[in-house]
Amino acid sequence: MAGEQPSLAVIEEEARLAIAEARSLPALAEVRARFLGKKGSVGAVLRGIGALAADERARVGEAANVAKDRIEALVAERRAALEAGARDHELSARRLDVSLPGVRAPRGHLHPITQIERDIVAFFTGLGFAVEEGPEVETQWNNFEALNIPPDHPARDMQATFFVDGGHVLRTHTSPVQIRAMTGRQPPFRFIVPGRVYRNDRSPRHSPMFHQVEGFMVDERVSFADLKGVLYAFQRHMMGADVELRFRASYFPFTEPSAELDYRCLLCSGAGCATCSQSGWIEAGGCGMIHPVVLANCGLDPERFQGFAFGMTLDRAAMLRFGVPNIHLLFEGDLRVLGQI
Ligand code: 2NL
Repeated sequence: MAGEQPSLAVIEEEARLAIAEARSLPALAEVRARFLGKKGSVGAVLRGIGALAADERARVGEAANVAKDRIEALVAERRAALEAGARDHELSARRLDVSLPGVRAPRGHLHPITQIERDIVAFFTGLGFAVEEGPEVETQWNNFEALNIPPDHPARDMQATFFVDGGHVLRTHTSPVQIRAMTGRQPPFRFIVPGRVYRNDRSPRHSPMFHQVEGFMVDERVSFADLKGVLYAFQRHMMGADVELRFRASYFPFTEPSAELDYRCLLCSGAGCATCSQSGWIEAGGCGMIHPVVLANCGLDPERFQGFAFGMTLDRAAMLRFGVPNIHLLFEGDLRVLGQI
């Protein structure tokens, strides 16, 4: 009877092939039963041991157990592979289609004032101006006195000032930053100064907080011609190369002579409309040669140094550029409004 049994080596080889060919977990279970189950081939060898000679029983029994362990290891290995394959299949069946259109994230943009401010600052840094910033709570010296605006000067009434504890003020213009920048510095220098300023004034066209950019340049032999050249180039950058410009004599306590720069109203081409108050011109900003008293207040010798300075308000420019009828719409943070700009 033992002679009819296939040898253990043959059984093991058959098992190896059958296990490798098992395509599913149930098929593998069936293969395992065929070789290792109660009625399996290895079991048959073990059951035949009784018919063997006593000296062969131990050897065959041991060889059968070794074969059994080896086949069991092959089954476990195959089972792991089939399970991994099943997981791969499941994952690939649930695969995401990355070519489907996505859910668009809402995309913001810079505030209109910030856009204009960056545009202006970029132009002047291109001319070699350095950006200077300063505090919004200022001393009265920096905001008024140093700028040739004495306590009884009518300009202090013109600028309705917010007073802060300890005799400080919310700066009414960015000029105090220029006082800080000029004091204790040796020319030549040129700065561009963007920032928020505050005046106690509220109407559809006035906000108590608004934005200015000022610029100035100091050296030996700086002239009004330099000022004119710089501001013409700047306005052509902002309004287009064809913009028509004019200087109009004006007054500021901190410049002498002083002027205002106007550009032709783009809406009516000068014929007169509501935007330009029927004048055909729109004010771009003020400018002039820095007053000798201001230079002296900053420790600079006005006999040796001259400078030009200019200032402009951004908020009106933003209203015109983006067609905003009421300045407060710019500062209420309403995305339904800002999103249209
Ligand atoms: C305007 C006019 C101006 C200045 C600002 C300035 C600063 C110093 C000295 C002299 Cl430290 N001038 N700044 C000069 C002329 C005009 O602003 O319409 N601003 C909105």
